[in-house]
Amino acid sequence: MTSTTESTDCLFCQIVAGEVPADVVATSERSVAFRDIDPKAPVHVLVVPRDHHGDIAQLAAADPELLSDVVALADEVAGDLADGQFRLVFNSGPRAGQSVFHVHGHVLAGTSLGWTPA
Ligand code: IU
Repeated sequence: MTSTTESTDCLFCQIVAGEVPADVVATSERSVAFRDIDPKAPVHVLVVPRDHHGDIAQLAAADPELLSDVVALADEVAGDLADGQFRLVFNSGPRAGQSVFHVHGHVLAGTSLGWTPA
């Protein structure tokens, strides 16, 4: 599925709908930010659009303003929970590490981050 308002079998759609519990740290009208259950940094928050889009390229093509909203909420979270500096990662495709196919930005912050991923 590329784009719709909600997908009933999508975990992140269920979190957005409040049907599955999550540690929500911030919201906007169009996006939700919640803590990753398996954090890889002192601050590790996922920012997801409320609407269902599969990955970042699909979101950018379908609704660039919504992608901008996701980035703005990521910036807000990094300012609220860390010092405002953050890495924002969108895994796109299984070989890139994507395991949940509702686009989400990983906000990583709260420490000096190493580089590179491989
Ligand atoms: P990925 O980029 O698709 O691999 O990221 C999915 C993330 O969702 C991953 O970091 C998981 O730890 C996280 N996650 C979660 O926060 N809550 C869940 O119930 C599940 C996965 I399943």
